[in-house]
Amino acid sequence: MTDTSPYDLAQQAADALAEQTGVASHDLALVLGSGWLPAVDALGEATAEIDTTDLPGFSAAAVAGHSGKIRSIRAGERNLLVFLSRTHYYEGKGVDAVVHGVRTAARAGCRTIVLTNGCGGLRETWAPGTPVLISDHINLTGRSPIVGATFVDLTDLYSARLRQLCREVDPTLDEGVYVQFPGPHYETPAEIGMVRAIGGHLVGMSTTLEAIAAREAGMEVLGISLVTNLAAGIGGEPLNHEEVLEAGRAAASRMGDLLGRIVPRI
Ligand code: 8IG
Repeated sequence: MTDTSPYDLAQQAADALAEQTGVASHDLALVLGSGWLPAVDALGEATAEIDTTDLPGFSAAAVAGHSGKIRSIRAGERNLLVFLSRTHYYEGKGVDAVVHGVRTAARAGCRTIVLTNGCGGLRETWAPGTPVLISDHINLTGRSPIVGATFVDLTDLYSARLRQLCREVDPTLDEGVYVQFPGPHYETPAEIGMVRAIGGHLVGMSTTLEAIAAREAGMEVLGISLVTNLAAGIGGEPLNHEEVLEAGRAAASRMGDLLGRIVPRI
């Protein structure tokens, strides 16, 4: 017997998804990170909602505030595939598990993916609850979802076209470079000093591996961070997850409004 490749497993998940949702093909995928979950209702009426664990290759959600569900939403003429949770690298399930949702979305037909996250911000002007467009990333996990001699170009990973479209919807949106740490601990102040030195503006524990897998699959990528806290050492306060969730709840209506206005234009 041969092992199933991660790409074949994603195809199996996409087939099961089509069967369980009754939606043969999806157009646009969204991954909702910390603080973004309450925004889901602004996207439209759910056609179906399924547990990720009912699809091949997914494991149970591990973080408070992330539910292990996938929602299929009919929005205008298009079918949205919304992941209400993600698998994080720090769960130790491996990189393939982290990007399985992205690969499944690609096999389900999605040509575009919106990756959202909650993160720490390095600019003091970014109060908790500020959305920031991801212009580029620095992947400090030291890992790639791609194995073997496939040299994928990441020059324009975060679509300039989609960022421009977001700024038309909300001209106050800033941009920044997102730096992914492995986690699950937050950074030390010295590490945040390093982030500043290497050109980072946002710090988190997700998104970069998923963006790479999305690019490998040929998808157009939009990344939006919700700054839920000032990065370690910048605000002087210790960081805690409850505070992060609270900033998300407080920002929910703005994020819902933002996504609800962006998605129809993508
Ligand atoms: I929400 O300050 C959230 N996620 N690494 N650092 C890292 N991840 C985060 C942070 C943060 N805030």
